[in-house]
Amino acid sequence: MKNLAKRAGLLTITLFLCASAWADLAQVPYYAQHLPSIQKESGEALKDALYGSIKGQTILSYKQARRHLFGEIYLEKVGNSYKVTDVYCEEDFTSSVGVGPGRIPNPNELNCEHSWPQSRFNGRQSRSAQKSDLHHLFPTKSVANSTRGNILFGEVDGDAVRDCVASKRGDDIYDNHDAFEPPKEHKGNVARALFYFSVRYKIAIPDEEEVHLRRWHELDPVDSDERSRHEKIYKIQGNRNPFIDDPDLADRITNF
Ligand SMILES: [Ca+2]
Repeated sequence: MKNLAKRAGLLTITLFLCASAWADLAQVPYYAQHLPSIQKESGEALKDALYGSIKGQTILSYKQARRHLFGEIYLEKVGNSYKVTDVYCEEDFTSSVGVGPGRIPNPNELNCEHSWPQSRFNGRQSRSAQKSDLHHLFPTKSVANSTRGNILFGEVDGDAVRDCVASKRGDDIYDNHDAFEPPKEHKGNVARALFYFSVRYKIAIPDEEEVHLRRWHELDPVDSDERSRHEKIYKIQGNRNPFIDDPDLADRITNF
């Protein structure tokens, strides 16, 4: 009986923790002003409502953004030293390439990936806002960053990137265009980053990329690392990614 009561208590706590970890936007005060329209709308009108809630970020300089990215958000302390793990090759970079608090490492080794490539930015929106928006920036091994270039993301029938076993480049499995496939752990993160970018800067995700991103969003759900990175970005630039706060929102948008 005692055990049963204890188990029931644990179950209640677990359910409560799950519920709070997956709180919808109503539980996040940040969205309060736009909540009625976010809850009511879907499709294009929902995108507009979300845009209204996320458009007002503090615009950083690109240098500030990189200092935060490498020297804070992704920086991990290991004993007396520091490391940053890149998201494409899953390799660790240390002080030997300039990793440390507030530091920008050697860009020939580790550099800043614009998940939404700069060559495809929206020309009618602030270029510096798009370039330094931390929600779509990630640390990547430079050789993999160059290999990805500005091609679309997708599942590929192709080879591992040179000097990088975790990512692949090759023919998209559905329609043969050249595409880049990051490691499993990054797939959901990049999907949510691009959903955010599409809504924030009013720019369409190509259909042949969106089909993969929607699958990746399901296959690699939000975890504690992504949530913790998201909170750090919110503190720095003052806006949030609604698709991390409420992953179900993507289902209410038919076309990014
Ligand atoms: Ca992930």
